[in-house]
Amino acid sequence: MPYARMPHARPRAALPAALVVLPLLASAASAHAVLERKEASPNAAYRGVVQIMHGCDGRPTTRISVTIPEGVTGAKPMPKPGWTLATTRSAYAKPYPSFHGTVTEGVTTITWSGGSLPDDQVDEFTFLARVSDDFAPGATIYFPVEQDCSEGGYHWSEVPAQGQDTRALKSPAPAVRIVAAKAAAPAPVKAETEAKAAALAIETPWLRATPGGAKVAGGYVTVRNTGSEPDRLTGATLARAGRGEIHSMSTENGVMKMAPVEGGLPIAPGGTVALKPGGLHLMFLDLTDGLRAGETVSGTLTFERAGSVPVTFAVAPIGAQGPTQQGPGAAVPEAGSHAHHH
Ligand SMILES: [Cu+2]
Repeated sequence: MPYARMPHARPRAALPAALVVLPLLASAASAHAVLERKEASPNAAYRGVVQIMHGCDGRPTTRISVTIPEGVTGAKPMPKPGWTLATTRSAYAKPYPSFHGTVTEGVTTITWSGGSLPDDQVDEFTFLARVSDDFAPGATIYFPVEQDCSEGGYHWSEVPAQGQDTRALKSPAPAVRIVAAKAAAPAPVKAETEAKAAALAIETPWLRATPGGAKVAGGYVTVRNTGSEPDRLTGATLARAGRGEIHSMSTENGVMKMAPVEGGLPIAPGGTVALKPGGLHLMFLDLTDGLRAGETVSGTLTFERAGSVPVTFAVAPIGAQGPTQQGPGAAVPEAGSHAHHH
């Protein structure tokens, strides 16, 4: 459901670079809503972790809504157990370069609601996004946050006027300072991006076919990092699924359990991460159509450093243990075998 737009909560324009001299961190101690990572680089992924430090006068927090400012593209929220996720999409003020040409619209607000975070506990609400190179080092980006409680609420949306001290603000918007990328390559941006993706060898992406009517499918792939920088698999999409998650699987007291992997899967330089049946896997949810053995389905893998990389998944039979195996195999079909509480 789209939420009402609050004009004061949508600073859609980049703010003047002159604001950077302000001591942004000074207000963090008093604000209830802060971003864990206070720096980002142009043309790079940003992992936004909104930390809620207090409720409202002792009341529990029941809703958090983050506004993604203009110039920050491809925002994707991380679902939270116990909270209902909603996003609104809007047209960007202008097109931004992306891996496949340009993007002209995307998620501009992310709302988690329906949970209850007691006043004396803290929690984190996470999204991934990309900072465009419209922001030069020295600029500041603001991510206004609305916090609603069982009674009352706050709009952490105030942005300092030029020359104003952030400490003068009663409810400052969480701020992120733009800094130059540490290993800034002299090569053009596009070549740099391709080189980052080239540092990853993505092997045999495959899916299990789904029994009739199933809304979830397991996906598997092996990723080797042949580069010299660490990277992190943070998400996956499938043309036929509403969303994708990275799951771990474990057996407790003989019962298989799976859970979303918080923060993605790190892949060290020279390292390999293998997603396969019975272990780490991709879980595609809200399928719009079943997956039939022998088909191929396009999708993407999202990496913190390499960004979004297109892949083609081959569909193996229901219950297959590997991408090349034919026949039903011995395994129980994935879709019905473990509870999904998403
Ligand atoms: Cu799963």
